[in-house]
Amino acid sequence: PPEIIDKGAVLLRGFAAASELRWMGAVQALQAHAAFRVMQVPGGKSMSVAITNAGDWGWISDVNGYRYSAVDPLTDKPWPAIPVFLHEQAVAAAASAGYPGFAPDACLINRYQPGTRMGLHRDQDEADFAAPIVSVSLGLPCTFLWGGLARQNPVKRLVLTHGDVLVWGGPTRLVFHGVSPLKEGLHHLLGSERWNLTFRMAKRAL
Ligand code: MD5
Ligand code: FE
Repeated sequence: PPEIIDKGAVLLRGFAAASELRWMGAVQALQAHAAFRVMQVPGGKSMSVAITNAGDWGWISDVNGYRYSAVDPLTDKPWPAIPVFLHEQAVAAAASAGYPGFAPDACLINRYQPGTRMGLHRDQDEADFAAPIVSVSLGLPCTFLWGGLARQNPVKRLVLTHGDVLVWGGPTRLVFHGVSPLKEGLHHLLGSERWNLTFRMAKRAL
């Protein structure tokens, strides 16, 4: 049964597990067109996770800031399309969490290795905050941190494991969240990595 994590946030445990090989194969295939890379952030430091994108828009970061770009800065070519099966699954996950009409035009893919993390932040580069974000976890488990609408609010911890899908929207769409440093481990399919895919409506309205 779906778990309610917060207002508007629904956890579908194991939603992607039944088709894990299709999810992983699709991400593997995307890498030939748009490789995982570590991006710089404003201030000049580097992110710890490596990222890539699929879709009409890809989220990028450099010393000038964060934004969605139609082209991959590594190749100056459009990002690969979101694979049809993944798009369908993301739309189905959103619908079952109470968000009909989800039409993602962006898929950001994060690759975590042991020790890498994501600091507390809000996802606020999208055009329409009425649209949810669908987050799919594959490989090693992580401790996901979710706070409140203000950075100083207390943070709760939630373990996300292989196949879990989190749909996050509504009144908590702009909460601060992050990921604790990935612990060492061996997943039977992904080895020492965690992949996270987030489907977003970057430029489109719900
Ligand atoms: C991750 N990624 O596990 C997390 C999971 C990111 C990011 O935070 O920005 O790439 S995404 C957590 C999440 C899911 C659904 C909605 C929201 C956050 N949100 O609206 O804040 O690599
Ligand atoms: Fe985020």
